[in-house]
Amino acid sequence: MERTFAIIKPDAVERNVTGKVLAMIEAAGFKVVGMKKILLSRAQVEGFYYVHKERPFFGDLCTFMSRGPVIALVLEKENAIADWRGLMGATNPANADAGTIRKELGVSIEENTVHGSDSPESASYEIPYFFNQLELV
Ligand code: DGI
Repeated sequence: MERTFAIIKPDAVERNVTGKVLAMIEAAGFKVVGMKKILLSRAQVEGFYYVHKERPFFGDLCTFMSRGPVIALVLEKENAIADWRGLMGATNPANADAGTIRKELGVSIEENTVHGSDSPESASYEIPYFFNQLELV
């Protein structure tokens, strides 16, 4: 079994579609082993996304991710990291395949509804950034 880290981003929480995202997650066979709703400070977002700090959209991304609450999740399944990236779809919803979360629910390349770890190394950083061991069941 593998674990990955996911976020339901502010655009989805604002539009009341967190339940739709969770339904797609469960239908795809993931177990939700950690879940919390939080409002991230800008500094907390900057720490989470530090790998992107040199990219031109970093400031806008941090503003967006701290503008309202998010749902932080740890998902478990065989091949969870790759399978969650597949269910999310391409970064830009316009390029995402039919049936993916970003195609069905994404608004734009920035307001793209969900985040997912892109490697085991990312998951190892991102999961403990949000959850301690007692919160993963
Ligand atoms: O792993 P992804 O979320 O699919 O994409 P990423 O790691 O390349 O970028 C992280 C997030 O940054 C992405 O979900 C949305 C935002 N982003 C990526 N490329 C652009 C962008 N935002 C803007 N405004 N413009 C971009 O080109």
